[in-house]
Amino acid sequence: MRIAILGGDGFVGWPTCLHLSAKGHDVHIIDNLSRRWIDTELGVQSLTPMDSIQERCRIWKDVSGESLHFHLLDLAKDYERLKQWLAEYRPDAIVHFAEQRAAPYSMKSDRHKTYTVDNNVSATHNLLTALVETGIDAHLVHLGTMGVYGYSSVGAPIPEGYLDVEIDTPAGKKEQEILYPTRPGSVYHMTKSLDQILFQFYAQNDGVRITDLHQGIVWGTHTEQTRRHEQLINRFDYDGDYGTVLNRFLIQAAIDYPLTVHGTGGQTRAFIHIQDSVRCIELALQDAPEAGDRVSIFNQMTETHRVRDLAEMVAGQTGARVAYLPNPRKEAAENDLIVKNDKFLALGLEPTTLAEGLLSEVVDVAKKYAHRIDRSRVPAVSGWTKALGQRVERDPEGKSLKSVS
Ligand code: USQ
Repeated sequence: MRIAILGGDGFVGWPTCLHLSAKGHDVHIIDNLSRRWIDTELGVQSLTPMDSIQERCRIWKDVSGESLHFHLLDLAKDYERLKQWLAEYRPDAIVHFAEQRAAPYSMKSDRHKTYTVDNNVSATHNLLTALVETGIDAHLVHLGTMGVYGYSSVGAPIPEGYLDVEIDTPAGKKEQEILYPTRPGSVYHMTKSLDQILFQFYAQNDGVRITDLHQGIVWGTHTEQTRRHEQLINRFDYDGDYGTVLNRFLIQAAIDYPLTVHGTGGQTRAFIHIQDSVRCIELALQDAPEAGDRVSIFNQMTETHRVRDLAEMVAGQTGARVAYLPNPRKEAAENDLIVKNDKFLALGLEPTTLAEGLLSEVVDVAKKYAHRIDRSRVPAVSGWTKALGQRVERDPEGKSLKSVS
């Protein structure tokens, strides 16, 4: 297949490009390199040294013999060029990662909120309307998030996108299938909830074939292909805005920084290893809906864990200390979470679990590149409200953390 990977320079996008190219697909990367620009804005860098996208593609060609084609294009801002690109290249499938993906970044200030909404919603809508306008019947696979559901399972498992409800009407009880109600917990998660409505409309009105993947928190760094050459290494975010919880705990353990648990650590979240993430995208591409079908929704996760249990597990394995900090986010202090992931299991996904020795691989990568870490950028300081942000004092040396450990 000819596959366009929008956002193919990012944390899940890049290993997906390599994975699909290794499977023999003709992969085209479309990216505006915004993630690299945001690193510059924030004054942080990936823990791992990342080459330019062009250099990464050159190395992949040397290593595998396969070509990756890079196209610099901003989906949100350059609608006409997007349309021209689609008309010229006519992809069979499109994987859409091209959105600002960090909840703390989206909550930093009003500017970051508006950027996240403008960028994410415009990118998705531009893509949908360009597909309709060019008449290209490509299967669109979108990276959504478990966060659209909120994180409460109300005692019942979260289904894969849809919920059957019974409504009382004057003519008696009627059954209806609805999108599972959204309850986003950040402006970023809200944009993915808005995406769902856009997808529902374009599938129903124009027969666009869409799969929406509600992904959990990705952990790990290497995939089979990124291990093949030092310059194919994936990016790795450790900072308080872009680093995600388990990877952060692992790098914190590697540099002897107290593990930064927010609040009581009673938050339960869904997780998936990066190798499974790229495999799921491959499986989803093979399971395209027909024109006229409703949006196909998968829960892309393999296990759930409570944040404090993860911290204690990492501490147990590495000897790290755990710090219970004021939570900069507005979120439930404690929650249970049960999630269905039957669809990927039925397609053949064999989950990689935390128990499989891959935690130490991340710690080893972090130790190797520890000299690139700016400790002052480890604390998460973006508050969901101004008052919450002020509770979390910026501490470049991490000294205040010692008093709460
Ligand atoms: N947390 C800590 N300590 C930290 C960092 C986070 O206790 O140092 C807590 C947070 O307060 C939160 C939980 O860990 O309760 C998860 O935070 P996170 O930063 O790992 O994940 P999140 O902000 O939800 O976002 C990440 C990705 C996003 C994706 C989402 C999937 O950045 O792109 O959509 O995970 S999910 O969480 O399932 O919605």
